[in-house]
Amino acid sequence: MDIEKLSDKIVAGDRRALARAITLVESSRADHRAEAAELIEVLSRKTDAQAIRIGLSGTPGVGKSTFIESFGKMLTGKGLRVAVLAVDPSSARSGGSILGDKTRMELLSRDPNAFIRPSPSGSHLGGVARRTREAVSLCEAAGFDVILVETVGVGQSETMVAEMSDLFVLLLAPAGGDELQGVKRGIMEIADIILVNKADGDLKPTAIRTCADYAGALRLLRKRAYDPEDFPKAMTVSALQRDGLEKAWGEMTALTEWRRENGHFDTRRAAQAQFWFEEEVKQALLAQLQTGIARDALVRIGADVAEGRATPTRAADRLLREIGALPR
Ligand SMILES: Nc1nc2c(ncn2[C@@H]2O[C@H](COP(=O)(O)OP(=O)(O)O)[C@@H](O)[C@H]2O)c(=O)[nH]1
Ligand SMILES: [Mg+2]
Repeated sequence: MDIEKLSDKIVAGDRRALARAITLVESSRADHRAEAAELIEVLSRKTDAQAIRIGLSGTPGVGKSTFIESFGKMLTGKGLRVAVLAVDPSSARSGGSILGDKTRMELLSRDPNAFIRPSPSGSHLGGVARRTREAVSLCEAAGFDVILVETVGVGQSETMVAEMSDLFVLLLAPAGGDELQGVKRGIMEIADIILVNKADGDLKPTAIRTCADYAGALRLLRKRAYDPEDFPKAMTVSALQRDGLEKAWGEMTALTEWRRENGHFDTRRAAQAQFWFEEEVKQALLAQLQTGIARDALVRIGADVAEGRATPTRAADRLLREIGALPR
């Protein structure tokens, strides 16, 4: 593959080249991995285009797809180019991808200023997240103004998405008071903006109440250095009625501007790059454990542990010495 040529096409905004490049970063073949790594490096030299990367999370049924359709169309209506990606480690298992319901994104998927790519498949979150993160940088090099990264509210996937986003939006449904407990504190802590969706029709009063509850909960969290006075904040929207979306975008851009002006934007991206570097090292080391000598040692020494001939601690120490991860 001609990486030089492919990178030029991507920077020039060729969508097919972009799609091909994403297929390349999604491949697990060693030669493809090497080409993908080179491509991303070449692109980082060729362009310093910067998008606003928005992480979007919410449980199934909360209205993510509907929101992306409405919000995405609003953005393209402003002349902005929008890319939609996803991290969904369960997509391989459940059969249907997180972005599979394209019917809810019919207009956006046909919009020439939008690019929608379903989650790479795989049950291993680390691998899925890495491929999406690389797809984010490809879309950024391709000149997209806004990159939306969707994820479902399961396990660690929100943390991963937050680590590849400039701001993190949590979509919630109108609910009774006690359901506030259902949102894990860790998720609240990484949210920049909470959007209580479905604030329309009969649900509107409940949505307004839910929003006030979450605004209260956000105020109780520890102040973060990278937030202006009135963030994180909660607001209501209706993805279906396209209500509150302009306001939500206004808040997102205001927050991003403030962070840029105060140096937090760049600091955060630098910290994220470091996070992913460490993540790559960890993944590579873990992968080493699954190969050859290490695999054999795991099985052999593992049997000693199971049969009571060695304690877990001593056995781990022995294994690490055997494979050279600790001095013998
Ligand atoms: N009333 C109302 N229903 C909505 C709204 N947004 C989404 N829905 C409905 O909620 C259901 C789930 O929406 P969907 O976008 O597929 O949710 P996702 O699973 O989070 O992607 C669908 O029946 C939507 O029509 C909204 O703003 N108001
Ligand atoms: Mg959906």
